[in-house]
Amino acid sequence: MEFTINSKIELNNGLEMPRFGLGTWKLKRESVVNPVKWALNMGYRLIDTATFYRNEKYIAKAIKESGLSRDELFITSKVWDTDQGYDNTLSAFENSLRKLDTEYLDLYLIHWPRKRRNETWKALEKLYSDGKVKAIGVANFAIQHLEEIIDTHDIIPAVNQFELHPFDYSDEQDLIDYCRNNDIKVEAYSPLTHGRKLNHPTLKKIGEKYDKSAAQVLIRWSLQQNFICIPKSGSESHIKENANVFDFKLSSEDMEEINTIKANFRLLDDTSKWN
Ligand code: 1BO
Repeated sequence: MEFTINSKIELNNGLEMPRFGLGTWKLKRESVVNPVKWALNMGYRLIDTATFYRNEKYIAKAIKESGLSRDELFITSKVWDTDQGYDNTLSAFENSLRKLDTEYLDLYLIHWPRKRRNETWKALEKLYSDGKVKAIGVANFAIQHLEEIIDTHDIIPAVNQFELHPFDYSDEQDLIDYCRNNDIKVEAYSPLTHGRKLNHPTLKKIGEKYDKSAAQVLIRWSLQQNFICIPKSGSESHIKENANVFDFKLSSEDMEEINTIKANFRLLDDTSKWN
């Protein structure tokens, strides 16, 4: 499949979501403004944030200064752990709307599968049926958490966003299959491993074949896996480099070689053991 920076994926409710966007975790406060403006200027349209990232208000500022209209953008935010529960989630959502200076979100996610996730999901269903958010989903959910939502609620999450790169791909295979079988789109965060694996010899060797960096190989691998991919960067040159992945295609042999990197590496918690 040929991708462009404008390529979209259809979610399980028919909504079209960009396949590629800017992650903003760790870009706190003012430090997010220029990166979002650079990204929007380069054609990024998906901006991923969360209450926990403490940058929603500054993302609103960047969007305003970009001159783009709201309907050209796809904005995701997430409800944080301490805001979970039905009423708390409804008010956390309103706070996110206010900070982001918008009347709706495109996608709202439960950030982690904490104890109150079922009440929280009910609140997301309410926000969705009230038309305040165009799609709802989850982040960092393992199979047992997704099964619970599917078995006990009306709406199936449209997206599960979790840490995903070749270095945890083999460990996440069952979760990826479960999501695919239930029409839950997989969204990959930290696709560049926070830079920790950019010297891996397989990535460097494959990158040389296409005259691309290891980071570009990782993003292209993620897109060709049909994941929604949201590399984070605060650097203008890296934001540009990360978007320069639409003029080459990894061969099936190269995809397979990357698929079979086994590393048991992850940056964040493995929730598969969480109740
Ligand atoms: C703790 C934040 C993980 C990425 O959303």
